[in-house]
Amino acid sequence: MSVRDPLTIADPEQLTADLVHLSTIVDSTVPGWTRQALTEADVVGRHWVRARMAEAGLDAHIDGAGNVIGVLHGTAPGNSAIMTGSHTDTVEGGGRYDGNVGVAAALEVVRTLHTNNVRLRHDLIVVDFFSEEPNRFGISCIGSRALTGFITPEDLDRVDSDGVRFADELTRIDIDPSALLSSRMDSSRIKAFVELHIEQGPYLEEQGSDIGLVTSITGIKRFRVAFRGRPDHAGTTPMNRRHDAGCAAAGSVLAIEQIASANVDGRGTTGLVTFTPDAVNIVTESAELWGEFRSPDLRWLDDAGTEFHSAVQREGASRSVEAQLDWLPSEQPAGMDDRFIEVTAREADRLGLKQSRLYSGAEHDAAIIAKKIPTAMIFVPSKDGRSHCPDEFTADKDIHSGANVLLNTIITLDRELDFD
Ligand code: HGY
Ligand code: MN
Ligand code: MN
Repeated sequence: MSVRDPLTIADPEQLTADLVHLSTIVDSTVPGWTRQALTEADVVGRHWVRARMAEAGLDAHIDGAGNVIGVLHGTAPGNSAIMTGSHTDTVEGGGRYDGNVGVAAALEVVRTLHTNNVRLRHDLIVVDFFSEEPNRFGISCIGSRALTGFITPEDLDRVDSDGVRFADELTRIDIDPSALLSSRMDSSRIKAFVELHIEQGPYLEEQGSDIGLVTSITGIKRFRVAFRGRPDHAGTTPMNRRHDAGCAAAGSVLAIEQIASANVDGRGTTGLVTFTPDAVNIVTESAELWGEFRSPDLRWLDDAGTEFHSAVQREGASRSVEAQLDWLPSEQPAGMDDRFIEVTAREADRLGLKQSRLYSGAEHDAAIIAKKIPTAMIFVPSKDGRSHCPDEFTADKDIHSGANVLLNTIITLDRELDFD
């Protein structure tokens, strides 16, 4: 029996059913579909993915960094590999598609290869990367950073706002911090990484495109600022005698908006602000804010950082409030592999899908992996461009189209890539 070319996924409904199942493994005390890394829901979710990988015929395990890894062994001698996957952790109050689509589609790709008796020459490695979303220690993409050697002992010593150490949190969910540090993969054997993901923005829908081919992924500069002023009576302390840490934080929040708004590709967001004490009749003694800048332009990111540092100093000094700016692990902009973009473009064409090329303002494990392994990303449209919210939605037919492009890209790469 000859195999159809291009091939299409064997059981689209099974792929949809896997996504529906993942959406039931959530923290029901939080709105939306919430499965944050370091929580029980995420542990249960990753074990479910491991079992599902095994059912699909993969040699599956959870590595020392919490990544769920499944291997479909290739036919050629040696151990060159192609890798695909994404993440199943979510932001708080997130949606059902961010990350999950790339993992569920990879499972269906494997089942389809089996159903059609297609044997790849390369090993196919499917990964559900641990903790892609930024956690409360200010670090994202933990699993992909560990695999590529971009995580340090200092990262594990970071503390959250309550003073809890990241390493201790990992231990609590049975991830040994020293195993995490040594969970590097041999990237020289992996010839390609391809990640399928939802766009999370409005571009593909506006273009009427079925598929997005990512050209590059944003750079990110994250930070945390601690302000320390003085607690005073809210009614008796004249305005010019206050050391209001809350106002210094508020001025810095506005500076983030102002700096990013001055550049068309700049993005600046404050994600968290806390005031202590949180009482309406006390001048705020201390405040903390967490935020980030994003841009495809590394120079702009550096300049934005310098400008923000000055703004923080100014907002603190004008109120005699101490300000401490702490830069968190950042990401450089990452280019996708030109040859692989052409392969995904060709496969989308052969499937009769309308495609656009675009830059990703969202962060992905692919940006980390691309530092070591030639990488491509395939996007599918997001309804109204919404993401990181419960309204996030991508139609089944678009997910199935994306899975078809992923499937044929893997088959073609397996055929065309040098094998050594
Ligand atoms: O934050 C991001 O851009 C990604 O969705 N984790
Ligand atoms: Mn996300
Ligand atoms: Mn994601």
